[in-house]
Amino acid sequence: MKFVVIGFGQCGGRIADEFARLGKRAKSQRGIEIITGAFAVNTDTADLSGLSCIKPDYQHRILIGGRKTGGHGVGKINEMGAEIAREDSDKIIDAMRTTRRFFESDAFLLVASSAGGTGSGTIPILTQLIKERYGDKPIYNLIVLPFEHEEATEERTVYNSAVCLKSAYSVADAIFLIDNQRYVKKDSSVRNNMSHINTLMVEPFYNLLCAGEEKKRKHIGAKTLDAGDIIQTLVGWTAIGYGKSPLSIFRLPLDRNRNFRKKSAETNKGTYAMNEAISQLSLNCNPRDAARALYLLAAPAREMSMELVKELGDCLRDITSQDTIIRSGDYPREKGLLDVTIVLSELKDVGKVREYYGKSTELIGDMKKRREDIEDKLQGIEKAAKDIPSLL
Ligand SMILES: Nc1nc2c(ncn2[C@@H]2O[C@H](COP(=O)(O)OP(=O)(O)OP(=O)(O)O)[C@@H](O)[C@H]2O)c(=O)[nH]1
Ligand SMILES: [Mg+2]
Repeated sequence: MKFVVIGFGQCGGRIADEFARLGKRAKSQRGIEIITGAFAVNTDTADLSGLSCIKPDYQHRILIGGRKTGGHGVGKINEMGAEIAREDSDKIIDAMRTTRRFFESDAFLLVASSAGGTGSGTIPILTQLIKERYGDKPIYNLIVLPFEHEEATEERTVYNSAVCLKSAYSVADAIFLIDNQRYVKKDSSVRNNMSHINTLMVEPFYNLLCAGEEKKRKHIGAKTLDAGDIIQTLVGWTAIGYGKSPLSIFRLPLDRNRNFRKKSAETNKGTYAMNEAISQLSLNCNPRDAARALYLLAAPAREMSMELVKELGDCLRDITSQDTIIRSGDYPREKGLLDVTIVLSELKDVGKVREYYGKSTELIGDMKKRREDIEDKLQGIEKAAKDIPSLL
């Protein structure tokens, strides 16, 4: 499957940059194309300069709202981000359309954080505009949710997230929710290492996008997971996970006749990777809420059997609901590694999103009250100055 990736704001731009890197890797390691174009859009010149894989010309690193912000961002005011996006949308769409491979893409992936101003304000606007123009291709969003410490200290973080998620959900075909907090884990030093987090966030897309693009027979699975399967799976709120198990740690004593041991070891490797993929999901969610799901098993051809693929299907069936539609595929590619990619989609409930909506509704009341207090006080000062002459 081939994506055009457009990142908005600092976080979106950096993740789009990571997708550009993934595209280069697919080309050099596997000789296939998965990213037909990668763009970064920002109101901040410095953020655009800091990228490394996206082409450095103005048509790939697109500065918007330069006149309004002086190239310094919108300082978390998402309404301003949205306004600038409306004014400068042609610049973005023209740049995208003129790239060589644009028409070969299967889908758009728009990326941003929900908490900032530029990314969270622009992503719903551009999703809507691109949908109006290219309605025949699916438009997906990848939205990064803030760290807990940001939610606790800055109320705009929660408010922007709620507004961004509500707006994006009404226009995007599916939204990958990726929660920054899930990547901090026990190792809090990761918090300071955004580029490491970004690599982890993008990694699950590698095999997922590559599997259906393989041309060589030896890399085509018994059951290929192609763009059609992915498009049919992606609807609404979506989480993605990836787990791997190095084959060497499961090496058995060399006794080829004892097949039952070989088989159980093979299943162990599969379930190990599957469990990891589930525990590493990009979002804390209940798999039973997913109306659609997919899993992709990638391993060296000799390590894979249809039985193993089926076993993993049973595993996923156990944790999802009886009516979840599950699609699957095998991908004979990896060396020395067995890995599993999982997508849970059309999630009927997402606690985190509900929480943002609830907290923001309260905040809106508080913010209105505070605004009124300020207005009252200002009026008081003005009244006191009523009889003072002015020099203007
Ligand atoms: N995973 C990840 N999160 C990031 C990155 N950069 C920023 N964030 C998160 O994104 C949120 C802030 O949004 P930004 O993308 O910096 O904001 P912006 O869209 O550039 O908007 P303004 O700076 O307000 O104009 C916070 O929750 C950060 O933790 C990144 O490179 N990776
Ligand atoms: Mg910024």
